[in-house]
Amino acid sequence: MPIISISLNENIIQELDKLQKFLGFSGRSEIVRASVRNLLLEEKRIEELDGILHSVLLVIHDEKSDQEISEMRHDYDKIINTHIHNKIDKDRCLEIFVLYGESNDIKNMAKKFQGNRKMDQVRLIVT
Ligand code: NI
Repeated sequence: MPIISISLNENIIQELDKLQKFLGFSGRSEIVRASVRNLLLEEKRIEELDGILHSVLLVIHDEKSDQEISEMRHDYDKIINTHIHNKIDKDRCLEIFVLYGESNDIKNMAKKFQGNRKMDQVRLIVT
């Protein structure tokens, strides 16, 4: 198996080690592999969506990105039925977008948020 090096911040390493113990993985490589597999499955699941859909996009981000989020959001106004923006702690916000529309538009919106490094968490829930 090829070996690659990755850089992670202290926080993520601590969380990863905790999760590794909790789930009983034998080492960091094993848990990173499992995480990548999950991400690939998730990506595949989103890729296969088709037709007109109801869905919810959850985004957690640094408060400093509020302006950027609001600019990104306007590209998808036609599929956003409801938007809730909530401050969840000292410097983070939770956004909930209730979406209805073409699966391609929903996928594009999810990808755009997932691909932005300033997002802490992005999750697409499809009904
Ligand atoms: Ni905010």
